[in-house]
Amino acid sequence: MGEHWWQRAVVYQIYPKSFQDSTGNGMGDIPGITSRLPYLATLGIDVIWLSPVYESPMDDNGYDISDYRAIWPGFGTMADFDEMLARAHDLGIRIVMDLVVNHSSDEHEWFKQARSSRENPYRDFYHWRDPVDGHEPSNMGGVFGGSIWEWDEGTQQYYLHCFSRKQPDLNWENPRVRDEVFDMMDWWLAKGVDGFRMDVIGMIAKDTTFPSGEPGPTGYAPLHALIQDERVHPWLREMRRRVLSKYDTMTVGEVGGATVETAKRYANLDGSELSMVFQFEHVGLTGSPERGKWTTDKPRLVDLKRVFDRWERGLEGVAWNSLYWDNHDQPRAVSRWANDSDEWRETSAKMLATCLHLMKGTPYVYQGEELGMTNFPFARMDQINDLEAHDAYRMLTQDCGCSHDEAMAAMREICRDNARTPMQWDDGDQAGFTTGAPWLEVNPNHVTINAKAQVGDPSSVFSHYRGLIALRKESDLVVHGTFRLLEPESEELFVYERVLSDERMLVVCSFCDHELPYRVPAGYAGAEPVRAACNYTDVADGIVRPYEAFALLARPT
Ligand code: ISL
Repeated sequence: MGEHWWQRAVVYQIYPKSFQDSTGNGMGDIPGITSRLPYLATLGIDVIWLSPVYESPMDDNGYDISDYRAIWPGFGTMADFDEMLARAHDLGIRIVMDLVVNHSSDEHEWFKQARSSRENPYRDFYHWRDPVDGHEPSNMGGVFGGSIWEWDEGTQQYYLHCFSRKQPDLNWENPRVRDEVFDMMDWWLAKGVDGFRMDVIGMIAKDTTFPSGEPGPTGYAPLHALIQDERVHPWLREMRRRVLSKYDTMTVGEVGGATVETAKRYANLDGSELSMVFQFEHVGLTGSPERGKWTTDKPRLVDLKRVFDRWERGLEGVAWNSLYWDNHDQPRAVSRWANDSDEWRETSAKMLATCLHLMKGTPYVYQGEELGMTNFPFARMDQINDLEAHDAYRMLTQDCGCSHDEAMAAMREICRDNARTPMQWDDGDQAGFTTGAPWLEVNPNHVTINAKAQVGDPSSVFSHYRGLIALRKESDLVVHGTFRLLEPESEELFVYERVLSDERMLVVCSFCDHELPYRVPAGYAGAEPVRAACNYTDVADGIVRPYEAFALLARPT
């Protein structure tokens, strides 16, 4: 099997609403992205994953699509899109679209037709059920809180929505839905886009008996028993056969419940389904049955290492991994996994980069991560836009008995808007993001954390990312070497080894703010430091310094 281009690639995720505004209306847009392509070329990334830019009522910032073949006017026009794609390709950057087809918007023409009457030919594009004893047909709760069922007064039935009520779930059992989705994908690929990130693709197959379950503290049963992800595979194979096989694409499936075993089917290197999956195990290490993810708990390093180790070894030679610390649904990497204090932010952000980028898989950089952008000091709910956070605040304060301060502490730790504050381009007013009033507040720390200060500075977090991205391009060991976890029980060090024929690399990352004694394994004595991986100017003997990262390369003598 030869190398696929996406195995050597680094992906950069753009959340368009927060990246760069070109009009002064306070929201990012496509011409703004185009204007920043040279920045991305300097960073050296290969692929942009573009969060949705399609026509949308913006209930969930574009993850609720009302026309899959049109651009939301707030982001620009189709001509702006074509221009962005052409300029990106000129710079050797590919663009992967977000494909959100578990659900559409309730303002999509299909849904408008579907809800117009029970006899409408689009009725079966969605899931409709009669009431049971005058209530919802089942007691499951959705991802954003509340029931998964919404009553439709006009046609006297409930429709299914696993996310907000403005995101009705499409019925993939209906072959006409698949025809429409595949035609639409073909249309974008023929236009020249380079692939798709597939939103919650593991959720498209449901148990259509719609069972109830044991209710939790909110009164609703958890959703997972509804999802039948083993039934997704035939549909993905059909998608491969009918659409993807005609193009050279990168595809990444967001599969929240993926295990190493199921990922071997989704992301098999035989190319039968997708290029890779986004799995959630490492981002789901905290939380509680009562409060879901809304706690201030920090993940334990031993747990984190166990998860990475299992995925790295489990997929070896069979399927391909994606590697990420954060995205638009997660808090900021340096705040979540390391230390965002003034003293350690830069060092620990670089350490996280080394730790992730030298593992096996395709690394993802979420906008601003390459600058060490941090969580936001949210104090009030009116500073938060995300619908999920507002549902959670109600749940925390009404169902779980939390005080306002406790709920806000959880928001500061984990809410999605931490990652959605505007990109910090410079230290000026609104961080160079907009000349108007930004849709979400700019983090006050943009005066110190910004691209302008970092791009030309060889000691910056940005330059560290740039070095690691360049290293992957030239190193077969980084792309193809096998992974072995060392020191699995250490609560402070993440140590691993990569091996490719007679070359070996040791990667040592400290997740703590004090010095530790550490001796490199025999065999690495006299090995050469990998400069791009190191966040101190030298490699010390016998100790690892706070948040230090280094790598050593041992070649046969
Ligand atoms: O953010 C989450 C909960 O805290 C996740 O469970 C998230 O809902 C899940 O990862 C699915 O995410 C994707 O689909 C959602 C959208 O809101 C997210 O932004 C998107 O990444 C619905 O389309």
